[in-house]
Amino acid sequence: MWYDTLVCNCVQTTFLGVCNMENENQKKVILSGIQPSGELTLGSYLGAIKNWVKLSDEYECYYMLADLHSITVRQNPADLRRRTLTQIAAYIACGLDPEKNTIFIQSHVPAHAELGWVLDCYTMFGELSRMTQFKDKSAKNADNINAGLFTYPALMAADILLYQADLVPVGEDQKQHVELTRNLAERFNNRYGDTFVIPEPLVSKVGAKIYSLQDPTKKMSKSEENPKGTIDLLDEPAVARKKIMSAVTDSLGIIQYDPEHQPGVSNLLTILSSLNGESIESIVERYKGKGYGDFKKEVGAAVFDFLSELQAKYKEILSSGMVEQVITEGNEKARRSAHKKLMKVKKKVG
Ligand code: ATP
Ligand code: LTN
Repeated sequence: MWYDTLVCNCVQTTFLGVCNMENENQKKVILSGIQPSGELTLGSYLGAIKNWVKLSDEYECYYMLADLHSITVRQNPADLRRRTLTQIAAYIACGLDPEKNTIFIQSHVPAHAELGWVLDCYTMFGELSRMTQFKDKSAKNADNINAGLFTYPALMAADILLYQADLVPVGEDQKQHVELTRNLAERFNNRYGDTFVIPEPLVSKVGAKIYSLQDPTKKMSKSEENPKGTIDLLDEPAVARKKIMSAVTDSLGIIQYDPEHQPGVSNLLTILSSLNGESIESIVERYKGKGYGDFKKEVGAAVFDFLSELQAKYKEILSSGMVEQVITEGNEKARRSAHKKLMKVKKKVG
């Protein structure tokens, strides 16, 4: 069923878009992904996967491993192959239930690359040039500013639009790409009639951006060179605790949430609050008049406990052999769903 303008419960699909909710019982659709460009970090968990888990009951969720995106930066083939399994195992260990979510590999669903190409032809050079991630990554990889790095957001738009996603849970840094996806979907719909659902970014209030422990003005990132700034989900818990203890703070000696003047302390507050569920205000209240040492100890202990529990589950999942089966089933379901939309697009384009 197609809608022009219509008021329904689904977010933002009333404007020049297709509505997913043909009847009230149909769930809204979620899609998101993470590149296997390095070991998953606490930032990947708090900024993305933790929120994915919360959405599983209420929405129809597609969560992928964005391997096509990851080769925009040079990857070691053996590492990439290994991470294809381990990252999915980590998704499950973080709480993603394969029974409730479709978990799949982007490159195993050819429709992504196909729609990506079609969307390339509707994306303007100027739009792509304005993307912050492109500028950042070009600066970091000055010897390899390839066409894939440039057109990365159009492939991401294809990922989202193929599944008619209403909502795209991402960290703050990916909002710009979702905005571009909305523009592309509207552009296509304007020209060919309603085809795509117009998606909305879903950015959580706490944890939307976790910063490097060594340079708290920079995002904690999988591909970060300095291991002291990043907590990998597979770091030895005791090593991770040490990293928290040596996190950069400041000389003010007050525990308060002030990202502009105290980015390090604010980052630690965000981490603790995201892990233990306590509000930042309440943590600040508890630490009134106390020093950074005790505070860091508590954050370190929370990280230690979190990683210990996660890693025990991760090992069990990897050795159970379930990952291959989850991928096979997820790929199949994703392929079926994506193929339908791709066929519609091909027909429309001619
Ligand atoms: P890379 O180092 O390859 O650029 P990355 O670690 O920055 O990767 P992505 O794969 O780009 O992470 O991001 C996956 C998802 O996790 C995105 O939704 C992103 O917004 C979120 N995310 C990643 N790092 C963080 C972080 N430090 N804080 C909050 N969210 C994050
Ligand atoms: N670009 C995203 C990863 C990604 C993604 C997506 C996220 C690729 N395709 C589709 C949401 C929806 C990143 O985190 N760097």
